[in-house]
Amino acid sequence: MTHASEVNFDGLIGPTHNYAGLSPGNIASASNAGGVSKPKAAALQGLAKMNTLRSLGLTQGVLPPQHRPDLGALRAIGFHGDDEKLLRDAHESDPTLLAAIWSASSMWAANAATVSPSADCADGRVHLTPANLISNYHRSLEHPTTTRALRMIFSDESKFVVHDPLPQQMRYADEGAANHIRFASSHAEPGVEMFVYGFDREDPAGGARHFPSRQTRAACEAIARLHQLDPSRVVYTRQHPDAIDAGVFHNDVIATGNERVFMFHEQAFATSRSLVTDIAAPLGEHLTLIEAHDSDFTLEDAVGSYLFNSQIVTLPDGGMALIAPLESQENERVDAFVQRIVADETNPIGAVHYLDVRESMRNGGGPACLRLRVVLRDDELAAAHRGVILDDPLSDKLEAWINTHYPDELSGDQLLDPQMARALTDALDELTGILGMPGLYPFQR
Ligand code: SUG
Repeated sequence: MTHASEVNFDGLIGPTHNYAGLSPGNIASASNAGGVSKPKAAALQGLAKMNTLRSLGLTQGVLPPQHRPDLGALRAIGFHGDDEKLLRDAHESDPTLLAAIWSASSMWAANAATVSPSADCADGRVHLTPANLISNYHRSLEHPTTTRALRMIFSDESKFVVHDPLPQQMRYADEGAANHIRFASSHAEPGVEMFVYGFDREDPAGGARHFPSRQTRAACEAIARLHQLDPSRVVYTRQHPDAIDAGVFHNDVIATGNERVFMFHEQAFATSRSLVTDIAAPLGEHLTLIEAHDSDFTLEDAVGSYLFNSQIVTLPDGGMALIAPLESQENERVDAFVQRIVADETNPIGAVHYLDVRESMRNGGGPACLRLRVVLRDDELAAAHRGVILDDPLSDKLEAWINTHYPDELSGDQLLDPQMARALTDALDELTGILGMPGLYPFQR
């Protein structure tokens, strides 16, 4: 069996990172709305996370931020005039519209796409479907540039397929890999892919009552078809409506997995018991279950601590490590649970690394939100665009670029500044040179 490994592509946190309360049902986003963000610190925290993964011997990729403010989005809805007028008129019409076109939300790369490794796909290629993200306006602006970036990175059509996003309609609302977990005996072997949805047209009453369900079953089924997955190795499951109503806007806030390990809270899914059998049967193996019960910690603890938004990574020696947010360490019950996981020799997780990604966390994005997992065979990795694979020289260049161009702080009133918008455009132009991705942004074409 050829060797394959998971490469995490993290969204480089963009210079316009701000707190605008744009995502109903995302409790951190709502409670920090209007706060002053720290874009430079945010991007350096993200880069430090990427370098921690590298220091563990893992291959790490980076996805460029998007061009914001997206003035083209304002023109598309009838605003006109010079940049200053566009920004002012949008603000007067609706301050949240102005915030939306400045949002750096593409940092949460788990929502960039759903990815199926070649071992799972009938044509033997890696399939990627960029997420349409239609549930929130600011996020719906991401998919054109995301699609373009993925097509630049995975351009070898003999090995990769980057599909178009699903139709831009609620029926196919799709949030990407945040609602998808792949299980396998090892990364190289054929897996079982689990798709998690909140809304099902066949059972509309069974969904959340308070907060929006962002992923539909129809979208999950469409992606499984596009990726040519073996239907007997695909599992669909519904998020527990109470979880969504408690702030679990994506499944990766309440469950995660890696290879044979499945970690979840007992209130994650509408049906948990049969789910485990549904995954294990086609896999032909037992799963190692790490289930948190209410008696360990509550749904509210899970949402506040983001433990399930940890990355579980396979290390070069075959063991695993948990990359968790500092907020999990700060919750005594959650930290005690983590210490039990690490001490328990019946699971492969031998270490926890608590990391500071607080700037992203304050918008509801933990370590796992910030990365897109792409399982690649060695020959596939060699065929991907090398300019986005992090090494010391690239890390140094990105750090210098961040330090030169990013504001230390950003608050709502600065979003009216056309000069800042122009300076950031020049900075992104420079970034495509650093990453070897000229022509990525609309303004470059
Ligand atoms: O879509 N927050 C993002 C967070 C995404 C987290 N990703 C995963 N769980 N995989 C969202 O809700 C907030 C932006 C603001 O309010 O300024 C935001 O878009």
